[in-house]
Amino acid sequence: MTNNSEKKTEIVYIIQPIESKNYKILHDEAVALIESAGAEYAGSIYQTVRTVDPATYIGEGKLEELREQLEGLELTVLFNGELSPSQTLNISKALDGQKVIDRTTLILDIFALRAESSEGKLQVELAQLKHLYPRLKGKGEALSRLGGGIGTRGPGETQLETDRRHIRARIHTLEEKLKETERRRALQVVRRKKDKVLTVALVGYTNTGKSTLLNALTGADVLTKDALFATLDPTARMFEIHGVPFMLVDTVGFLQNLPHNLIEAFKSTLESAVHCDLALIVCDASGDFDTQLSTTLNTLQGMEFSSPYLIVMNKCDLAEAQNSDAPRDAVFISAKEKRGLEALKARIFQAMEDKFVHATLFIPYTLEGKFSALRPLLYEQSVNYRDDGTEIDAIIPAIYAEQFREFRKI
Ligand SMILES: Nc1nc2c(ncn2[C@@H]2O[C@H](COP(=O)(O)OP(=O)(O)OP(=O)(O)O)[C@@H](O)[C@H]2O)c(=O)[nH]1
Ligand SMILES: [Mg+2]
Repeated sequence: MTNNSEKKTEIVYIIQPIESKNYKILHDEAVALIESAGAEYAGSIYQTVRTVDPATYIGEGKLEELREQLEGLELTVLFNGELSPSQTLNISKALDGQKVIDRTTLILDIFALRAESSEGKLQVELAQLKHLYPRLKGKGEALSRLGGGIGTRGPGETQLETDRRHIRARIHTLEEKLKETERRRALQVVRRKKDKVLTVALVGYTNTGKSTLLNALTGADVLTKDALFATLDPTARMFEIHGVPFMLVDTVGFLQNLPHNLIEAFKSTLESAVHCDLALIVCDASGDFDTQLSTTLNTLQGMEFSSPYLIVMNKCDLAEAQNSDAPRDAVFISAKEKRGLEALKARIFQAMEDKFVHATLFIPYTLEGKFSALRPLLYEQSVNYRDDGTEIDAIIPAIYAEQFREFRKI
């Protein structure tokens, strides 16, 4: 037997503070996050929090109750919120030394498991170290009690035992490396702008079907999975509408209260989405799409996003999706069953209307030589050969339209 198969599945128990109306959604997401991290969900305890206890967040009484409940069990306690370093330690102490993690640690852990590209790994390591840095006290007491499993995995693992100074230096190195990658990407964006390929970005809440839609529109075969944060590295594929090529970019999904460090670290990868010509904000019509939409728009706002967007309601094949309060101008599709895709393409093209001119051209045979130099710039819809010349029904990028003036029929 290998070491791996002997590894025990980590069992996670949730402490769910009740602080706002949406605690149920946050709780269910935490269960999905635990499963996405490859751990097992064991149960939950809820606690209404009117005033946050600075030492233990939820108060000693509740912790004592929980300690009795968990006595003798070996598990990890997830506090589904943000804990200060000392609160983490105090809760762990009150629970007889159980491993305690917070929501940020869990999310960072999933990102660490998913990171594949070298850039993705650098970004996750940076986010993990930035989260860790203020939590390192003296010899790293908080760390040494983590043991293994969630919160200790990932590209940053080898750094975890080192001192704060070392971590500071590593953070600096990572930031420099990422800046360099960013510079290179900025060049690519400039080049793409020059090549005039318009970019459509898939953005939205995690698990809404962005990658499935990318596959459906482009015939690609990227990973889709019923898990949170299945996609980490941005993927781009080409697709066509009326023969016009577009670049479709798939991105990392969003979640409520995404750790700030993580958004910061992933900002550069999200750049291609932020500066797109059109964003498709994908929502799960069978889920809580209001939260999905507002979370996505809020997160994008923090990134100086100003591109036009379409709201795409996906998973319309599911019974739960038959809901009338979806935004009226949304596009309703099922990426999985490839339904509504033609209407979606039409809406995408319509949204780019000002970027194209639809025209009928007439090219007399005497001007064919001149026209042949311009021909690669347009997208032919139909060609009609006549006695005196060629008639072409074409879509022309607006920026080139002027060059075709003499050939245009009024
Ligand atoms: N019923 C139904 N399921 C769908 C549809 N589209 C996607 N799914 C399922 O939803 C799950 C998530 O799909 P993904 O495409 O991985 O979602 P994503 O938005 O890329 O997720 P992340 O990359 O984790 O942010 C998968 O199990 C898909 O099979 C759909 O139209 N209908
Ligand atoms: Mg995906």
